[in-house]
Amino acid sequence: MTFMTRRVPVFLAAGLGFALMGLTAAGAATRTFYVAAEEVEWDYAPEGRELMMGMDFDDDQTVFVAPGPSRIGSTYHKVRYIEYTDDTFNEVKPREDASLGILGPVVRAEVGDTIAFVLRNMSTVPVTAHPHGVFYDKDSEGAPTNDGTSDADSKDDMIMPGETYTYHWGVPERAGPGPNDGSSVVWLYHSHVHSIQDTNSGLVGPMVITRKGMANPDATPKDVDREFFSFFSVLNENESLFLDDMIAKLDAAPDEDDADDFEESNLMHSINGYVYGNMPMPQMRVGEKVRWYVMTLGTEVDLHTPHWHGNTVLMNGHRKDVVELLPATTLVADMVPDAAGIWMYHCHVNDHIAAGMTGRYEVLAAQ
Ligand SMILES: [Cu+2]
Repeated sequence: MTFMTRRVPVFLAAGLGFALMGLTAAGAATRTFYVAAEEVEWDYAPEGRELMMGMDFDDDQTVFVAPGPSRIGSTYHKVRYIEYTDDTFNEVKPREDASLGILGPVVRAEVGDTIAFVLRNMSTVPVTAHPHGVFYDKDSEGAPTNDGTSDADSKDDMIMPGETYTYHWGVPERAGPGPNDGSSVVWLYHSHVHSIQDTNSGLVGPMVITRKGMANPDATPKDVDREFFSFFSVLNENESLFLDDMIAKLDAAPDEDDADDFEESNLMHSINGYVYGNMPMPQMRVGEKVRWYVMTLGTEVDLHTPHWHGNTVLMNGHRKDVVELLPATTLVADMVPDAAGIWMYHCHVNDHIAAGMTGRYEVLAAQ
């Protein structure tokens, strides 16, 4: 750890001595996350069926999920951020919720805290962690840039296989909720060596910053009962870092006449890395204060309109049951469900429904 010697923003400097012990006099903490980049086989449809309707896949759907001599199917080689309990990287930390799927761990902090993101690269490709919203010096940006910085300030640009690097991110007021936000906001973090390939390969996660004074000890917002995360994204496996490896394993490489159809089959219209309702259902109860963090990245096809059946949300004081995403945007929508049942939760763009960007959530009766 290089924390003691690194430069810190002025607003944090006063509390630094205390922060090294965990808490400052004002209650600000250093929150450390131990995250490995690891390669995995990821199945976008682990249940093998279309679960929003409860049916077998039809011919249009098998285009995206069925393996074949020259089709990868629903399981792709990917690389993910996986959280561990400590710096030994021996024990994987349990996930906040099964529906998080392919997303990296939820990084959390309260305004005034500092985040230490210890990234260990256990994969075969160079990776980084580049955060949105929070404060970073050039040694913690996690992206190579033509910025004239020195060797020491560019170590964050590319963490090579086998290396470990600690990113230090400040959480000033401007990283947290604004005047019209609720008690927390959500940002993305993602790998940014080759941003397009890295993110399509799976290196992306959410970060929640809670307003000062509104956080529980674990930095979750005090005024919310449950939080869920939804990453609506057309993950383009044609842009994967591992595409060539995956093609090499096929019985037959797709020929030129088949190129367009092959590429189409690799466009995974997913929520948290799941297609066709395969995402484990977020579960909540009638009357609970439920916060949905909704996000995307991607290209011009990543114009998504997440839609909840059965219940409505408030977003910055506006009532909605459909919200709007553009590439790399994030939003917060609050729901107090009053209608119990299992409900559809899907992107409302017609092409995206057909291609699998669908899920469900479950509202149980009040306790
Ligand atoms: Cu969509």
